[in-house]
Amino acid sequence: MFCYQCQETAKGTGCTIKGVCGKPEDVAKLQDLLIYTLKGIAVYAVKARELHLERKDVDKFIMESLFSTITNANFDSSRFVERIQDGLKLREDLKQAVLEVGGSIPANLHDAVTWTAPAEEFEAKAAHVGVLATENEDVRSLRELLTYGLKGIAAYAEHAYTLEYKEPGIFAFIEKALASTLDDTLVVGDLVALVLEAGKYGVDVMALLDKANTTSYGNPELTKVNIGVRNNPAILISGHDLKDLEELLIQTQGSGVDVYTHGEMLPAHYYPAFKKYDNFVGNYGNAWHKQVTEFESFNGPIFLTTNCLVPPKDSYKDRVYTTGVVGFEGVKHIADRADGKPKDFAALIAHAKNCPAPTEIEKGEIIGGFAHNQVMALADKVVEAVKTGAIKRFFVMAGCDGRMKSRNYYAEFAQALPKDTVILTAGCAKYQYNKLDLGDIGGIPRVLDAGQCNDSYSLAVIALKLKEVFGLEDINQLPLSFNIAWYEQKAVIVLLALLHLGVKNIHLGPTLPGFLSPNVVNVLVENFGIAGISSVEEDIKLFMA
Ligand code: FSO
Ligand code: SF4
Repeated sequence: MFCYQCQETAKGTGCTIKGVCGKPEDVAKLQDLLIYTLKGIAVYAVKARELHLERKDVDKFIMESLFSTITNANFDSSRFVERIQDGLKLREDLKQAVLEVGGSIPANLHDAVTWTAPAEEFEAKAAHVGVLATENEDVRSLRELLTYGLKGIAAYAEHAYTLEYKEPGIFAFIEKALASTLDDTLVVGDLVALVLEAGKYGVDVMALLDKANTTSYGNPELTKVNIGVRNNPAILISGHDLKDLEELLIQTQGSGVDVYTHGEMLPAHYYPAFKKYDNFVGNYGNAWHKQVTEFESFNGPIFLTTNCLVPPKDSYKDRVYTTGVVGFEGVKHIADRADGKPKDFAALIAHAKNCPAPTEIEKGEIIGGFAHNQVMALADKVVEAVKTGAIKRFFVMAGCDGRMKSRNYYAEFAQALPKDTVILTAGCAKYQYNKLDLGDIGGIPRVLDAGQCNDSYSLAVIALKLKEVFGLEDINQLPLSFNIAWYEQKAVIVLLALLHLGVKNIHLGPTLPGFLSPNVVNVLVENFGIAGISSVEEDIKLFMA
């Protein structure tokens, strides 16, 4: 196996024996083969679009398949075998559909478009189609950067799709980009252009998801979230899917079972629509990687709606439930919605009733809900504070958290920042500093949490609005610095989206991606001023200069 798609990749260069994330070799290979299969389907999907052939099933299959290969989403080999088989059928079906409307199939098709094999041969086939099959290291780097960006787009598109929001242009780009990773005539310059174009679709898909979330559940608002526990049995919900949460809250109402959020589900508390549920108690624990101890002490069932799942320990594995694209062998899976009916959480709720209440691990409150609408409501105050010099600089510290010790940098950085600075955050990166008492500036908290990683879009909207208010021509003239932490592929698309919006000099850590070749790093440094991180002291000096 060879996988280097996330920040924790072995030695910063690639997992080759087993994933640091726990992904076993067979799953890694099957994921490679699934991606390869998707590329083949995409070739026909592009053709179908040219012929005005609309295939929503193809769009959905590609979107969900890409999402299922994101870091910490699915570790179940049987799910990938099934997906590849379904993909091969779909590819043939699409080919026939193209022929039926008079389309022609070119000769010399890539192997990805024509291969087929029985399931027993999938792993052997996978050995020839993975990341390292592209020999030129710069082409490989750009193809992978593009593919990871597409995985991020697919994840956000899937959340929006669940709420009935979809944009054909986003699917068209995913398919065009996937197909172009098979095209050996594309040179480095073409691939760089595609990567930057992915950034545009990153902005589009985050805007779409923002619309889906806020139209469905209201605009996030300033909210204090309880981090203690009550004495009722409870379900812990994690991941990013708000529709799953909504249905769970409806079904647990009046059952005597409480619901708590974990990790990236914390921002659900900021939405007005979920405040009416009196059993929606608070947030339990911290970022995803802390689940190995926090799921243990939670005592009740845990429901994973999306990534990030860590291979569960035997001590709590029987309490873990997955749904959607998430999966792990031997873990119970809640089936998808069918016939317009909600998912059925009866088993989960019954399980909770037989469990003790969560063990308290902390007490108190955290504050959040500073998505664009809430910040705009405070705009006068914010602008005034900048004009009087009470706020000297904003720091966007969005992104992910992770296991590595080096992530302490972000907690230390937040603490060491001058008191006249404000942190804008989104994603699970915030857990490094959202429980520190960093104070406020004239009533404006020094850490403004917009929400999940996709709500980085909100931070961009806020920045663009500030640019307008201050009459500036360029977002980079604002007193605003970007010190972003990344882990998985959604952070990749957030980064590309920021580049598309013209943001320069983003610092990315705790390490630069292993999938960037030295030449691709140079392109990013020369054109966008991308940099890594060094020490807290030196970085603050640099940012404040
Ligand atoms: Fe974190 Fe995981 Fe949201 Fe990521 S929970 S690491 S960028 O999935 O998606 O922020
Ligand atoms: Fe390694 Fe990350 Fe890939 Fe897991 S997702 S195998 S940790 S590079």
